[in-house]
Order: sequence, then C-alpha cells, then structure tokens
Amino acid sequence: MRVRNLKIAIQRSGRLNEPSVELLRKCDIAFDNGLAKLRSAAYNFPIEMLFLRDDDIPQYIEDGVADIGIVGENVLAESGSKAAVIEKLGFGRCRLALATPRTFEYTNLECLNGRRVATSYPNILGRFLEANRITAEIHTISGSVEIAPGIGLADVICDLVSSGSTLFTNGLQEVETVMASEAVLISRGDLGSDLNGILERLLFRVRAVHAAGQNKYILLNTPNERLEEIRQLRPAAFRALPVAPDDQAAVADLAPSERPGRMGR
Ligand code: PRT
Ligand code: ZN
Repeated sequence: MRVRNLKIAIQRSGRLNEPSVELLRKCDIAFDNGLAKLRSAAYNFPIEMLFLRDDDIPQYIEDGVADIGIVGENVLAESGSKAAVIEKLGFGRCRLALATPRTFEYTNLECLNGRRVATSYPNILGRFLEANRITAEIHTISGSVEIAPGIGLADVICDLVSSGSTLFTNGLQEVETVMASEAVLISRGDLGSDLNGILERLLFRVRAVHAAGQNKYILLNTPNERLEEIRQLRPAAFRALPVAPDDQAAVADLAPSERPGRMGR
C-alpha cells in the first residue's frame, strides 16, 4: 500500500508565512506557494502543505485534517489543543504582555485587581490572573487591542509585543510578561509508523538547517609555515587546498556564528 503524504499546516498569510515557507525550502522541499493556493504537494518529498489561518491550525491537527503544523506558542496555548510541541523553530519571537497607559502608576500585579483588561487571549490571560490570584474583568476583542484604553474600553491590555513600538505610539507601558512565545512545530500524537518516518526525515533536515545557521564556514589563505599555529588554535581546521604560490595553503573550519573563533593574530 502506498503511504500517503505527511500534511503540514502553515499560516496562509501573516508573520509566520514567510519564515515557515523559507524553512521548508531550506530543507530542500520544493513546492508552489501561490497566495491563491490552499494546498500544495511537494515535488521531491512526501509532504503536502495546507495554507490556513494560524488560529485554526491546532484544531485542524486535532481533527486529523493536518498531521503537523507551524504556529506561535501563544496560539497553541490559547487554543487548549492537545497537539504536542516537537521542535522550537527560533522565529516569530514575541511575548504576551500586560500594558497600561503611561499615566497609570503600576507597582505590582495587585494593581490589576478590579480592572478591565482587553485582550485577544482570554484563556491564557484567565489562567495567568487565576494563578496570581488577581480578580479582573477580561474583555475579549479580536484586533487593535492597543487602542482599547484610549477609547475607554479597558484600563489595561494584554497583547503580543515584539519591538514595543506599537505600545509606545499608543501611550502604553509594558508592565508584566504573561508568556514568551516563538514559532513551534506541533504534531498529533498518533501519526502511525509510516507518517512518523516521514516526520523523522523532516525533523532531521530542520535540525540540520538550524545547526547550519549557528555556524560560520571559515576559509582563509595562510603561509604554510603558520599551518601548525592554526591547528593549535583550531584543531578541527583542515588544509582544504594548496594555492599558488607554493608556500601558501587554504584552510577551512567551522565556527559558531555568535562567537567566531580567532584563527590567528
Ligand atoms: O490571519 P491569521 O489569523 O493567520 O494571522 P494573525 O493576524 O492572527 O497573526 P499574525 O500574522 O499577526 O501573527 C502570527 C504570529 O506571529 C503570532 O501568533 C505570534 O506568534 C507571532 N508574532 C511575533 C506576532 C508578533 N511577533 C507581533 N508583534 N504577532 C503579532 N504581533 C503584533 C501584535 O499583536 C501588535 O499588534 O504586532 C504588534 C506589536 O508589535 P511591536 O513590534 O510594535 O511590539
Ligand atoms: Zn490569527
């Protein structure tokens, strides 16, 4: 029997679409990605992409419409879905934060007792307030949360923040982090051995892309007499090519991107 394709749900348009598509392409998965397309099968890997609204992805995975998906941890936590996180992806980083007007004299969470908080994340916020024994009124709104205090709808907001400029331009100050978030690969628990095999192959590639992004390939020319000195500093470095003139060599090495190794003075 022919094994069916693994189905991966990714955001159709929005902040996670481009990095998700780019990740799959870096995994050497070739597919068409027209905006009008809702699904697209890869030409060279047993996977099919489903392009969906991010909020719907956890439910589609639970219902078996998709097997795996890429969403923000914030969306997964809000959905209450049982889909499991199988890999953190390192993009779409942000935080769900509480913010007040800058005129609000905030000292600690107790200041929120009895206040109205506007958010698109009532479930995460409700759990956070309960865990901290704060009684506040949650107003659920689906967008433009940052204008809620200005129009008298709420005293406080709970919204996603990355650079902080939206809060700043709306006269708000960030006062507490409710949760940190980044894009994650999520999966249904019961994929069966064939689909799990495809998922393992995909994960191997995702991890290789991640590892490659954390290293720099160093290639330099050096006089032959300094080769030994380089080997002392970078034992894994190797003589890649002889180069002209004869007393020179090209040396190659891998070094972590954040802290490139010193290969000489
Ligand atoms: O249409 P669909 O439902 O699929 O998309 P969406 O509009 O719900 O989501 P989208 O594309 O805005 O965000 C998708 C995911 O990106 C979120 O669920 C987060 O996991 C992640 N992400 C990362 C962000 C941000 N950073 C972010 N800054 N999502 C939203 N924002 C918004 C925030 O709501 C606020 O309006 O950006 C504004 C704040 O940004 P700064 O830089 O001014 O702080
Ligand atoms: Zn959404």
